[in-house]
Amino acid sequence: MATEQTKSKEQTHFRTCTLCEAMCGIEIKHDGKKVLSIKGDKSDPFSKGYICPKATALQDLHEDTDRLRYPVERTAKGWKEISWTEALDKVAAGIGAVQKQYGKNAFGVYLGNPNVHNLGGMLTIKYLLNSLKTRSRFSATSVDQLPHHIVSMHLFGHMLRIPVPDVNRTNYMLIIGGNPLASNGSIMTAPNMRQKLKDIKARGGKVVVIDPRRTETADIASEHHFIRPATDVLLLLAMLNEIYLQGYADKASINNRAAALAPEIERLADFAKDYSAESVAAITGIAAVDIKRLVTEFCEAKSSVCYGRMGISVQEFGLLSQYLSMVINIVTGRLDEVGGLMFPNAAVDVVNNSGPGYLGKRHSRVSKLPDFNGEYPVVAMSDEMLIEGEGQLKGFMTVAGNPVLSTPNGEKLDQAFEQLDFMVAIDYFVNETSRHANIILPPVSPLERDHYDVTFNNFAVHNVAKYSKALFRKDKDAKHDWQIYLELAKRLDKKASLATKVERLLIKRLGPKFILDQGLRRGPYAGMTLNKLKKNAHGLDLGPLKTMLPQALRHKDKQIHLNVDFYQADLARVQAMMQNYDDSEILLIGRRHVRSNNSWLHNSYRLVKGKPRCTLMLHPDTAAQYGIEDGQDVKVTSRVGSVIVAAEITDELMAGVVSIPHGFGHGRKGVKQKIAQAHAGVSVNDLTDDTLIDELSGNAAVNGVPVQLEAIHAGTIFSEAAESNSSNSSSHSKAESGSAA
Ligand SMILES: Nc1nc2c(c(=O)[nH]1)N[C@H]1C(S)=C(S)[C@@H](COP(=O)(O)OP(=O)(O)OC[C@H]3O[C@@H](n4cnc5c(=O)[nH]c(N)nc54)[C@H](O)[C@@H]3O)O[C@H]1N2
Ligand SMILES: Nc1nc2c(c(=O)[nH]1)N[C@H]1C(S)=C(S)[C@@H](COP(=O)(O)OP(=O)(O)OC[C@H]3O[C@@H](n4cnc5c(=O)[nH]c(N)nc54)[C@H](O)[C@@H]3O)O[C@H]1N2
Ligand code: SF4
Ligand SMILES: [Mo]
Repeated sequence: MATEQTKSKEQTHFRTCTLCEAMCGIEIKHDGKKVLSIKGDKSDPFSKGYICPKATALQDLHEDTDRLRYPVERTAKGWKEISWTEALDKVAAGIGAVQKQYGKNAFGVYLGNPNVHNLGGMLTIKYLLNSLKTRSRFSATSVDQLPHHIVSMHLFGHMLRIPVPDVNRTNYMLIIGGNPLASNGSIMTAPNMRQKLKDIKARGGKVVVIDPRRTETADIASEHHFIRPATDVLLLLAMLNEIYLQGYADKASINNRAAALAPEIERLADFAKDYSAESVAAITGIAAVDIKRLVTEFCEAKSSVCYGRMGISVQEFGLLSQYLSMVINIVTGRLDEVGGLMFPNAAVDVVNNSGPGYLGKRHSRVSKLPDFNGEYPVVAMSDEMLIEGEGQLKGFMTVAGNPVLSTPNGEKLDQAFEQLDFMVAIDYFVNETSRHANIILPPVSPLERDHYDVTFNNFAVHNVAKYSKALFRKDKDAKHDWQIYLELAKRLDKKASLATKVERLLIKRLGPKFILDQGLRRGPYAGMTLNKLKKNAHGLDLGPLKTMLPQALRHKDKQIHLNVDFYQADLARVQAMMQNYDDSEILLIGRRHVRSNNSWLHNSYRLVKGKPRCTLMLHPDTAAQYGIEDGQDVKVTSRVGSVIVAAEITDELMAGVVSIPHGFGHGRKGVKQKIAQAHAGVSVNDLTDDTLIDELSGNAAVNGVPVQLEAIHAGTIFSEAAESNSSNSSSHSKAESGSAA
């Protein structure tokens, strides 16, 4: 037994940060009970000591007194702590009652982003989903990377076979709609992008950023071009056309891997023939000569890669834009080439552990949007609750998600949750979403669980593997997410087959690390086991990305399937957009800050302190047009609602474009996150529109939302606030007007 003295001795623990996709190695000094410091782990072969300011929030989250330690139930007198047994029984009963009365599909479930950062969550969520037996499933995927999955499913035969930029070796990186200096990279797990981009330039290469905002990334790039939001599809079409006009597509046939792959490749020559650089210049805002030069430089570079992220995925032409970005890499021979777009080779290959994906097997009841891999688009969610009829959602579960702040038309969803018969949230906090729950089931903190990154090793720009044990032992009666899932599955699905019951029991006993070990043993690296990882606390270096074609393809014929017909059909929508384009519209986009993480790290004081970040950024010319002064309150109105937010005038933004970060709006009544509430801000998703979507995929379009601006003058603030109390708005007065939980 450790004495009090040895217990308080400083110890060092190494692990992987789970807050974003970058998988940084961290070194935590602690005394067995408390975290003393969190620093970058210099011996981590992947991140080499790099961390961002958010890493320290792991301590804040662990110690946060607002974080729930026990299940809570909403009562007339407020939230009441209840035992796990009572909570789990009541949740199972609540779900059972809804499903008995209205049918299995009347109970819906939404999976949020942190689930994919959670070892146990990733490996066991299927048991919960199977036991719910509902088709009414949603997730954050459809306000995010859905287009990437569909493109990969079509082209490479599996939704998770997604290639990533070989940033460590490329000589030319074209970044369209990504801001890795704030986000630390996405679908490109790559710690310290600042250094990586500087290295590209240092080796004589170039970094080009296309973004309606001159971002932190654009600031250190070789070149930046503003683009009108949601017109990237035109730029990409013109680039594809130019690649053929300038004769560079021939390179693809020299590249034996790409040439052998796709008989359909010939058809791409004509795909974009109607889109000259000249024809798209005015709408996109990028001059024809620049488009042509970008193409020449991209194709002439020793190596190059075109990378598009949130900015081109989560907008009206998300899927076609991602397709074109992929196709540009393919026809220029950059796919599966060093310094191009390459397939990682993770120790646990998610592709071997899941189905390939499918699109449009079913359609949502109200908005008739296609499902993807069994999930309906999030934009369909609130209508499914609000519109009466057979199959209407009457009960709901959120798992590690905060869709009231993170999905379009959050105010409508807020009202929809309020009307449910029964709701449960698996979450740390009473927040904007979970305040509607009847019961909240809180899992342990990230420092109390083991971790291996099942998800993001599959998107890493260098192959690595690392296992971190829990730093602190969890409380005896606390539960991991996976334990909550299994407990619920046991109660909900009493009639499961014997095999399923045995499987669930086995995992309950041995934990998800048992599944992980099997995954490692079945993976591509001989001799890889959990024990081997345990012996290497800093992680294992498995080498740079290597060529993976054709074996990485999941199509039986080992060819890339370009699915030209499917994508070509969407050009009709592009034509319509071009013909009706209104360049006088003010368009809203989002933004990320390195000290935020979607909606849920604003309760860490060190991360939110300082200048308020939830501002309306706009160009001086746009401000002048509307008589807006710096710092002045502005009423921003979209089809679905309005918010009042302070202006931040800056030439970082393209004229005619405004930006509000997402994840704020903590002023809603009933939220229990004191620090976040004191830095409430407004929710940009009270402006984003659940009818503004990428029709081809069903993905939300949170970028490029048309809005109107109105300067609020001192004398009008009071009446504006009063008006917003009765309208569908989320001004500063929201705390008073929000619905009670
Ligand atoms: N306008 C606009 N909207 C956007 C975006 C945008 O750029 N602009 N970005 C979109 C993107 S990319 C995403 S991924 C989504 C995110 O959407 P969501 O995943 O729905 O939202 P988050 O804000 O990440 O909320 C995560 C929730 O999980 C809880 N949580 C954190 N860790 C754990 C855990 O380990 N277990 C459990 N059970 N709960 C946990 C937190 O308390 C929080 O309530 O938002 C999307 N919405
Ligand atoms: N600090 C921090 N890090 C995070 C997160 C966070 O909230 N905070 N969230 C994590 C998550 S869930 C994700 S998915 C990733 C996202 O990672 P990124 O995609 O890198 O994140 P964003 O900062 O949203 O970058 C989108 C960029 O697209 C631009 N943009 C907007 N509209 C358009 C358009 O129409 N065209 C073009 N070309 N550009 C456009 C925006 O100005 C912005 O610079 O970040 C992850 N990392
Ligand atoms: S970049 Fe991401 S993984 Fe790295 S320390 Fe920051 S939040 Fe953690
Ligand atoms: Mo995301």
